[in-house]
Amino acid sequence: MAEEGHSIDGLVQGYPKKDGTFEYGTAGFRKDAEVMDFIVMRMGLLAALRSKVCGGEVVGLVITASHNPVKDNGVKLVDPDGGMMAEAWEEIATHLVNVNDGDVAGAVGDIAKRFNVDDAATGCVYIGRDTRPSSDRLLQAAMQGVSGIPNVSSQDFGVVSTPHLHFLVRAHNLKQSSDYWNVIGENYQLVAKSLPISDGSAYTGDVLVDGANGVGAGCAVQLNKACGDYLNLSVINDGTTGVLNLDCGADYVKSNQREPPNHEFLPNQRCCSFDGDADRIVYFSKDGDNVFHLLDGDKIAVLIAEFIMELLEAASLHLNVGVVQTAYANGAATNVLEERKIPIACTSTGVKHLHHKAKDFEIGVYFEANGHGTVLYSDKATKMITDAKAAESETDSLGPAGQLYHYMQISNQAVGDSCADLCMVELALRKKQWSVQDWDGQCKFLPNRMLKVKVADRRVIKTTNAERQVTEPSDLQPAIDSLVAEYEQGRSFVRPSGTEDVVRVYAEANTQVTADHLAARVACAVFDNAGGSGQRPQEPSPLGAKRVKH
Ligand code: G16
Repeated sequence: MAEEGHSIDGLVQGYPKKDGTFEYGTAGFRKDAEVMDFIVMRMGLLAALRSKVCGGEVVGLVITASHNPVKDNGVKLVDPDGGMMAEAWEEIATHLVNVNDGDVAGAVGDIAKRFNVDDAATGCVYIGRDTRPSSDRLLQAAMQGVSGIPNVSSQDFGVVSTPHLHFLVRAHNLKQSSDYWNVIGENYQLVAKSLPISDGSAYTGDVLVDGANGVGAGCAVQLNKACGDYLNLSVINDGTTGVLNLDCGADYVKSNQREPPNHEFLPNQRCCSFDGDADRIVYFSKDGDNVFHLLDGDKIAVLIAEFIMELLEAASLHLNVGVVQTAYANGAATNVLEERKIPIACTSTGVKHLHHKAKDFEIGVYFEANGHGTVLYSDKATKMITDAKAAESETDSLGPAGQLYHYMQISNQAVGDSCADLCMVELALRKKQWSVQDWDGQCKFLPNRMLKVKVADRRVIKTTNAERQVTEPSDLQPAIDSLVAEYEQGRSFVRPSGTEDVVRVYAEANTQVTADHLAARVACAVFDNAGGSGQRPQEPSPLGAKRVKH
């Protein structure tokens, strides 16, 4: 690899390493944008190598920090199947980013040798980016990185949502249509046409979309066009004035359990929020008493799983449908799925884990509570649904197998996708002719609270059992257990974030007051037992009579 070594050394000079240790986390590398240039350049090198190792198939590189503040940026790689980069390569990525400048060429040579990469082998990297001001600059770094590996080209797709880029990679390698909007829109219209709305129906196609002041706002406009008269999306937080993810977007709405403050919402209006790179969606509404209602990934998963199961039954198709959740899933959502005899699996946070697990089912519906998810159809399910559709008699309106077939085409089977997920939710509501209140009323969730705690080094926290228990520091889990025991229907867990420099705390209990109380006390326990830094979270005053003693 002597020849590339020269050019790599030149590239490294242009992108010198910044101080610090960097880790390929839940969704790639994420940091303040000012430190990202050398990381993105090195990820360009790695993406190019990965493409060669995968026999020249296209791989993807996305420049985004998704829900993080606008000052941050990030990079993650997409494998040829459109999913997240294989986990085994995360360590390789972490190593390549952390070696000193003088050792980058050697590290690249080592990877090439380890995977028998031939100089003559070809490859291609698709690159997409979000709307952050730093993303343009980082695009140059990515393209430069790719150019450091001979015979690999890069193709810039401009500002696109993360799931759109994943879709393009998958579609290219599978030789399927890469017309993203047409695939979603055409299939949406076909299913919607077969689900007519009766007079007096509680369902209408009107939805207000919070675009998080990011790429999702433009996506919602495109989606509205693609779905014709069957959907009527209006967009707020479209980026023309507001700041990306600031007081808006799916992460804000889910974490704060409130609507974006800059807009007056009509009573009972059906609204949804995308996140900064449009791979998550949560729904919400304010009722006539101005009370906020959140319909998050848990509720979306139940709705979609039941819709699919009803169509399977109507089409006399026997396929197992399962739902994959994480520890963040509301206890009540898990109970509902159990009551309805829908198999459940639980994994660690990160769509890569859920995606992998969902493949254990013939149809796997996976959603994180934060709204990140999709539906995967196994080869067996795809074939059975396709055959059943072909056997249905041709009429103007699709039968259940036909509806399911076109519903399946909408799902982004590479990764969570705000636009595809919106369509899947809307079709399920349309079939039921439900308003957002009807949907919300199906299941009452346990009140919950999420908090963030700053510690000196979040990596001191180690977890097990799909992140539901802490193993290190050893005093922390006993402290959490004894707090949880004081609350009716109490549950709490903590884990280091893979995208922000914080420890996340989740708590649920029978009332909002007790859930907040438990979360605040667990946050203090984290601070005390895991090397808290800065201001200690405020210890809440005792709840007195409301506290349930065991
Ligand atoms: C990413 C991951 C999600 C994860 C989220 C938060 O989402 O893709 O699977 O739930 O980060 O992760 P953590 O709690 O580890 O910070 P996004 O939408 O920010 O790319």
